[in-house]
Amino acid sequence: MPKFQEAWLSTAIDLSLPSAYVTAMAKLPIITLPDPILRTQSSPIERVDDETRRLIDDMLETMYAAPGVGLAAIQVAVPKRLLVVDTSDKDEPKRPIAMINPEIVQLGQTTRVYEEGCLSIPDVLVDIERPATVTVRYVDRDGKAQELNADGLLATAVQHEIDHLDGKLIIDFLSRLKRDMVVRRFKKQSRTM
Ligand code: GNR
Ligand code: NI
Repeated sequence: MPKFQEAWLSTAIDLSLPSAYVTAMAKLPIITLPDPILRTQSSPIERVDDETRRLIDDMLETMYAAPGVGLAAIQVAVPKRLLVVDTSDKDEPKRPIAMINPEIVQLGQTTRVYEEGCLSIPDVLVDIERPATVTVRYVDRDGKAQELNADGLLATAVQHEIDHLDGKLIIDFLSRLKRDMVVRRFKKQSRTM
């Protein structure tokens, strides 16, 4: 065997062993417009296993790196009903929430308008009127049923993320003319990249 090859083999990292050289989490690529994947209706998760928890950790890392306040699994090309959200300020401790199979069980009577952005539609902001409060039932990363009463940005973000699970995007709140203008711009951009 040639000398250099021997040297390589002796320093090669054994990926089957836990190692300080192998990072546990991974930042995933975020799908953007006009990718039709974003229009997928996501399917329920049937069991919360290590693969699910790995995906949650990867999605949290991806969301924090972006940075964003929420991320739905379909935005990283996984058509499962899973979202992560964290609306903590950057001078506060992190408050990561992962919701598996989230369901809105109650929407508040009063609404509020918030200027929403989306990591899948960079540089586009849309004023959206939604219920100001929401109650969500979901399964957490330990497979335990949970219910959360949300208001403020958390209520807005959770509704935005659940829309993603149904293939709905913030541009769907625009008039058809404005929506078509945004889609055309992203189609043109993707042609020249
Ligand atoms: O980072 C995000 N900010 C945001 C602002 C207002 C309302 C919703 C959001 S979610 C968004 C990240 C994202 O695209 N999640 O799907
Ligand atoms: Ni979004």
